[in-house]
Amino acid sequence: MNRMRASVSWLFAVCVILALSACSGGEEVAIAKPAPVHIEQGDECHVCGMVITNFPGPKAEAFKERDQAVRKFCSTREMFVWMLQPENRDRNHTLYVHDMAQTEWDSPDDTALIDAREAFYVVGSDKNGAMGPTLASFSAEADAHAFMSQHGGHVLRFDEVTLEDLNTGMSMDDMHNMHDDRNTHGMDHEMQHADDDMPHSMDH
Ligand code: CU1
Repeated sequence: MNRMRASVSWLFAVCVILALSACSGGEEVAIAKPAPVHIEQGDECHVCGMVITNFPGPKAEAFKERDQAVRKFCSTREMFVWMLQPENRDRNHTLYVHDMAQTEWDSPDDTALIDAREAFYVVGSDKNGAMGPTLASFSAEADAHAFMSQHGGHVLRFDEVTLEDLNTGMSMDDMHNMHDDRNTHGMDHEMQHADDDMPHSMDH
């Protein structure tokens, strides 16, 4: 009995030490990040509910810090819509986007998923993603600049992207069509997917 209690408290001590060392230093200590997963046929976007693989352009995934459950996004734009919500902004969620230098715009391959926080983003280019204008993501700055010189826009780091950037290039027509698209799908996806981390109002 005592022995068991001793080993339980020993285990507890180890846990406390691990927890403390994970918190100390401010740096991300080596807590294993979940690896990216495949975006399967039929997977729906966490924000808009559309079937992700039906659309061109870079896609994204997020693993929440808290439960490590995966959220998948039809576009980098939608990932930022979610990520820039107050409840997600300062969290250490693990995020992935496609490196568009490694894969085709029209059907990005999941072997090209890279750390979204390290990526370079071209905002305001002439290439569209699932929801119209999107952010073209690249692991190398040179690739982002090459894309920009071909397709326009400007290059931002992850931390520089703001909600205003997400509406860059989005005309009132685009926004209108977006709503029409949703309505013709006959479902209110925001309600369908309602949970604690849903964007409250992505368009306003
Ligand atoms: Cu979406």
